[in-house]
Amino acid sequence: MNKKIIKGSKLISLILRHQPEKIGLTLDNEGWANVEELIRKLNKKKFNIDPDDLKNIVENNDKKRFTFSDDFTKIRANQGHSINIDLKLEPIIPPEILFHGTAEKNITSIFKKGLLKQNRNYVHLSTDIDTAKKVGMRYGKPIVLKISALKMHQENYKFYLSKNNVWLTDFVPNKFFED
Ligand code: HQG
Repeated sequence: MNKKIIKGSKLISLILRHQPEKIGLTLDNEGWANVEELIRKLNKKKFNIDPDDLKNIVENNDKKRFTFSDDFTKIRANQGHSINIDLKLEPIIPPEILFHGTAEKNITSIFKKGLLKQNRNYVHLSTDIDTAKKVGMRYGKPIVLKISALKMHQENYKFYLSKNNVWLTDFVPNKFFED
């Protein structure tokens, strides 16, 4: 991936997950932006991008963070939002174990209060340790927590799977952390 694509991907993540108003864009209730409007407004802010660049970003994004609607007129982020939108995900049964990567500095608070969604709409979990470790590394020395997801499900906690295979839940109480 070239620099422009990486830069574009980061900018579009920011816009579609957190700050559409940064370029004067509005998303619908399910987080969709109009493709033509997104391109036009990015160009207006001097980020020159054409439909092929956008397709390139969506297809080559390392975590498949974005999806086009079937007719390519709309685009949205698959997860990670902090703005109030509804992805319309259906609850599904999680695997027995899921992982969450965090930084060491958060651990005392996490053990006390459980995993909170903080600024985002969900707590984000993964099926593999490596992904969790990389997520944790963004904030400092990584620590990976092992979560009894199936037990949580049996106690009526809901889980969702985003289109790009990130597991989502509202809250993980500390009693579901495994050794
Ligand atoms: C921590 C990336 C103290 C939590 C990743 C995390 C992910 C607490 C931070 C997605 C806490 C929030 C989300 C508590 C949770 N006390 N700290 N009680 N409860 N935390 O960035 O999970 O690459 O909002 O451990 O792949 O790090 O951008 O969440 O460290 O899927 O596509 O509070 O972002 O996706 O940080 O990352 P974040 P996250 P992308």
